[in-house]
Amino acid sequence: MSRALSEAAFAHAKRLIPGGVNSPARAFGAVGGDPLFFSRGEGAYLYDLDGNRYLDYIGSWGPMILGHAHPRVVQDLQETAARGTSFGAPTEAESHLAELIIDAVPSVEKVRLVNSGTEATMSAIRLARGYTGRDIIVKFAGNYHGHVDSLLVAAGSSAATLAVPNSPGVTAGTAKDTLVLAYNDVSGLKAAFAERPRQIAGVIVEPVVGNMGCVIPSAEFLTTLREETARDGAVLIFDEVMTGFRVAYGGAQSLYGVIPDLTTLGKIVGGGLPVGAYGGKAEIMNQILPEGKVFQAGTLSGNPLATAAGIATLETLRDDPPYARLEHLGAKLADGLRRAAVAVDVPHSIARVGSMMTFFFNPDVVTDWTVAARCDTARFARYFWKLINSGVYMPCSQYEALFISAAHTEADIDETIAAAQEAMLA
Ligand code: KE4
Repeated sequence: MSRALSEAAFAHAKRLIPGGVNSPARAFGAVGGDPLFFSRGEGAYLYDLDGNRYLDYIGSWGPMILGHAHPRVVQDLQETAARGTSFGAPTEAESHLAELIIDAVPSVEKVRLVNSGTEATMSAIRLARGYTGRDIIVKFAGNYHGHVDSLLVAAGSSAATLAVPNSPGVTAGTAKDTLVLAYNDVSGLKAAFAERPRQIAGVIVEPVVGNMGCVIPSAEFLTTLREETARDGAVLIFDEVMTGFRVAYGGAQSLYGVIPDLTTLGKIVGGGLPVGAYGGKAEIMNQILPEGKVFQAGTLSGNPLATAAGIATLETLRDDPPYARLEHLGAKLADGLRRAAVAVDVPHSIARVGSMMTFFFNPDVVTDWTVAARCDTARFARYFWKLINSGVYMPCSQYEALFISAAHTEADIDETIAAAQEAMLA
């Protein structure tokens, strides 16, 4: 399988763009080697510059739940583009997409469209601080919420879990108002509130984690998040950028029946175009300028092209829900990978919610970052490249979730399981 054209393209890109990529997740840093450059996608497949075809389990890191180049999405984009792509003025399409989100996501009474998941989370934590007049934001180790300065932090050395910057350019002053706790740690969460009564502005959490690999919350953890924030007057923010419209049409909150105060969205709501959103209780959202005083703005927020892709995607998901089929295909893949691993005696665990899942090279069930950090990432890298050479494109990190699209078939899943069993022995 030649990848010469991808290699040449990467060498050229590195002379122009830091690391040759516009997002580090694509650089193959966790698996080694050069990233593939793609020329097109169709359905469940991607095609690289050298003409190799891959069964795609990244789906652009989540957005492509319908598969690549879905006919309805492409047609609506073509028609919209011909009428102009952005006006910097209100359009009815923005209200249409807002209505679809409000009708789907239980916590959302009002919503603001932005251009990425990062903008959504950055705005939501600013809103939580503006609404409560408090400074402290709680996040969880292993949860990723985009490149927001105050969330690019790691658990500090102090027992009080005060955060420290984990990127150059993030100041100690920015990090000091962030607390980092352990995911699924109910007692630690209760202690944080007990030690800081009425000082925490908000808690932001991935209600199903995708960013340390797929990690599932305990029921007690989710209910304690809701109870502690409600009792203390802190804002509970579900970061559903990945899980929104993925694990269910109404997101993880509709699956688990725990309703946050604010929800952040991205990925699927844009159908592959740059759309993020944050929404929630009208009482809180009305604090946003120009109705309230909390500032947030964006030149291309809600632009016609992006909203067209989002509307086409959400209406397709609403009118012809793929979730039962995605659940079937997800269960089939997880079961097949499990049986393959057992057959070749590979220590592993699997976490899955619907069509998002992770096969961990770790015999323990991954409940938080401490456990996740014990994965055999070198073995994952060998597994990844063996699958690439079999035409199967898995997320290029042990700490990402794979995604099945509505375009995947039973035969695709069978092919993947067969290739994976061989790849586990690499
Ligand atoms: P974006 O700014 O990348 O649109 O969204 C940030 C974000 C926020 N919240 C969650 C739960 C997320 O998963 C993300 C982004 N996810 C990563 C992949 N795990 C995007 C891939 C990338 O950074 O290139």
